Amino acid sequence: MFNEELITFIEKECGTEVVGFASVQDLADKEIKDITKMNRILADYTPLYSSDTPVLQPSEFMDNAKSCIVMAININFGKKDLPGNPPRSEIMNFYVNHDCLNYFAERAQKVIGFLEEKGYSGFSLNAGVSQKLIGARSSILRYGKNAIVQSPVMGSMIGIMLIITDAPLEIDEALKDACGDCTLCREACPTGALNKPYVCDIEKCLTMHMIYNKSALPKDIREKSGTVIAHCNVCVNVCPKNRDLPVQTGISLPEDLVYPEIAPLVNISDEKYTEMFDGTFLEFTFLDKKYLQRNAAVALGNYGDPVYVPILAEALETQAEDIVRGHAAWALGRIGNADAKKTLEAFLKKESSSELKAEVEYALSM
Ligand code: B12
Ligand code: SF4
Ligand code: SF4
Repeated sequence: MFNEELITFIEKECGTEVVGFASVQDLADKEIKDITKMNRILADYTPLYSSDTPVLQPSEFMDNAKSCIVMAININFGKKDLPGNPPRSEIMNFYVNHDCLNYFAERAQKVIGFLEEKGYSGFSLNAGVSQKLIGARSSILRYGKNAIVQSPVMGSMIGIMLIITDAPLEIDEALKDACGDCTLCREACPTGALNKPYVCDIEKCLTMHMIYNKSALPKDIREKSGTVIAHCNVCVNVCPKNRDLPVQTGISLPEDLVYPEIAPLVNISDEKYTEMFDGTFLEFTFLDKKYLQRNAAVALGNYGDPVYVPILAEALETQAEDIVRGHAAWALGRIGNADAKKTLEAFLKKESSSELKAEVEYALSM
């Protein structure tokens, strides 16, 4: 049976024990509607998405596609006690580390090479498809109430690899729900984005705002975002399915990028930004360093240590971008000690931009 031959190859050559086989049948109308809705919402926040992107069917990615190989790769790098002192935040490894993307690409290439040796074709589905939806058709992944998918053996700290193929593989039966009465993720989500089980209310999700929102962050999101500057992993970290998992040591972990110190990011120079993030997925999705600065300012405000007032004051007074200055003002208001207030009051006297003035006035009222 080709399924077993493939599993043996993947276990040996790719170092993953979790392999499944999903159907490539067309997406259901509800699934198309949900993806279209997501595209529409994200398009309101970022030019990276468009509301009229057509939703492609899995079979459109390859002629004569018969099935999809699903692999789950461990991306549990071991949890840090964040934010600590000095405060740090977390960015997903693959956003900042080419090794991480290469690790996935090399494995996809190996599987495709193996398929070709046997006379078949394979195509790695990275973009333009919902990895969760297709993955959950296999016997290795199922949706959790946190709206991401989990493997019974590897939890949800996983990278999902999909390879569509014309090889005659036997399709798995989908798994059953395993959340039972648990509601930990829903209770832990800082914004209530998971109030409806298995569904993420995208506009409430901190990750969405930090990464895709290209305007001022809504005030309630600022207040609830703690020290998150990119990825909020709360609904992943609290899940009991993610306890006691092996730590991934086969992929490098550049700690200063994955767990960066927040304070130096607020006034980060173009040179330093390029040095840290040039060519990364973070650079691609953020579009401009000012959004990382915006997020870092808010995180520093939420951290609340008056020792960071001078850094925020420097941002308010010297940064060129109003979005950075406005969020630095908010952060000063959030810290709210005498120095922060003095800085805000002095700034208000000389500032002429009405938008920025409104931010400063709001900060003073906090
Ligand atoms: C866009 C996107 C986002 C958006 C939108 C999230 C979303 N809900 O899809 C935002 C920015 C909010 C986001 C946030 C996060 N993301 Co994200 N995201 C994506 C991306 C690029 C596309 C997702 C997509 O196509 N969604 C389409 C919508 C329609 O699908 P859906 O949410 O799965 O909706 C289905 C369920 O709600 C289900 N459903 C509804 N009711 C019920 C009832 C039952 C009983 C069941 C079983 C199912 C069910 O039906 C819907 C479909 O019809 C994928 C990568 C990719 N190419 O797939 C990563 C991806 C899904 N994200 C990922 C992660 C880890 C996250 C975060 C934890 C942040 C982080 N650390 O990166 C948060 C988690 C938020 C959450 N709880 O959902 C991982 C998930 C890995 C995993 N184990 O599943 C992925 C696969 C990226 C990756 N390669 O690692 N993400
Ligand atoms: S990533 Fe954070 S904000 Fe988004 S759904 Fe999960 S816990 Fe909620
Ligand atoms: S925390 Fe509980 S409810 Fe949420 S995904 Fe994990 S098991 Fe399911």
